[in-house]
Amino acid sequence: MSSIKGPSPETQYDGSSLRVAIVHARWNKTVIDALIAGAVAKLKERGVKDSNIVIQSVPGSFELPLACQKVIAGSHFQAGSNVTDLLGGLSFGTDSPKIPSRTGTPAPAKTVNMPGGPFDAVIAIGVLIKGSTMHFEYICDSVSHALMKVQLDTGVPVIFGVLTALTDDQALERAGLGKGEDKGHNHGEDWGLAAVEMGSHIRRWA
Ligand code: DLZ
Repeated sequence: MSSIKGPSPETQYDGSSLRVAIVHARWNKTVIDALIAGAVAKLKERGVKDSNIVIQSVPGSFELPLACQKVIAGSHFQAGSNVTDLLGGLSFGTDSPKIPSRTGTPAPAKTVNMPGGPFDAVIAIGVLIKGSTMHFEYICDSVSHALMKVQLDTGVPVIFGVLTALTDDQALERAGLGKGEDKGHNHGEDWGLAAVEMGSHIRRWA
C-alpha cells in the first residue's frame, strides 16, 4: 500500500529571485551530503540561481541555530565562489553508503563564501542518530526549539532539515540511500521546495 505521508502537491513557486542559505552539520556525512544534494536539486529546479545559494558548514547539529542566526545577519559573507564549487567536492549516491563513526572527528570544514544576506530562507540540515546515552534527546530538543526561535526572532523562514533517527538505517532511508529495494525518499528535496515556498510567502507578507 502506498503511504499517505508527505506534503500535498504544492503550487510551483518561482525561486528565480530568491536567495537561500543552507547551513549544515558535518556529523554523519554520507547522509548529510545526500540531503544537501536533494535540497540543492529542488532549489535549482524551482529556478534558484547557483549564485544565490550559500552553503555553510558547522561541526554538529548543536551548532546549527547560532550559525543560522549569524548567516541571516549576513555580514561575514563575502563575494566568492558559488555552490557548484562545493558540490564538485562532494560524492553522492554510493551503492553501499557507510556512515562514518559517530564518535570520531567530524569531516573537515567546507565553507563557501557568497555575497551577503538578507536571505529569503535558510535550510538547517543535520543528522542526529541515537546513541546509548541521553545526548540525542537533549540535542534534538534544544536544536529544534532553537531553530524555531531563530525563525520567529528574525522573521526569516528556517526550514527544519534535521533528521532525528533511531538507527543508521532510518537516517539512510530518509536521504534516499536505504539498503532495500526501495531506497527511501530524500527529505532534502522537500526542504528545498519548502524553502522556495516559504521564501515566496515571506516576500508577499512583508
Ligand atoms: C557529539 C555529537 C554526537 C554524539 N552525535 C551527533 C550526531 O549524531 N549528529 C550531530 O549532528 N552531531 C552530533 N554530535 C556533535 C554535537 O552536535 C556538537 O557538535 C558537539 O556537542 C559540540 O558542541
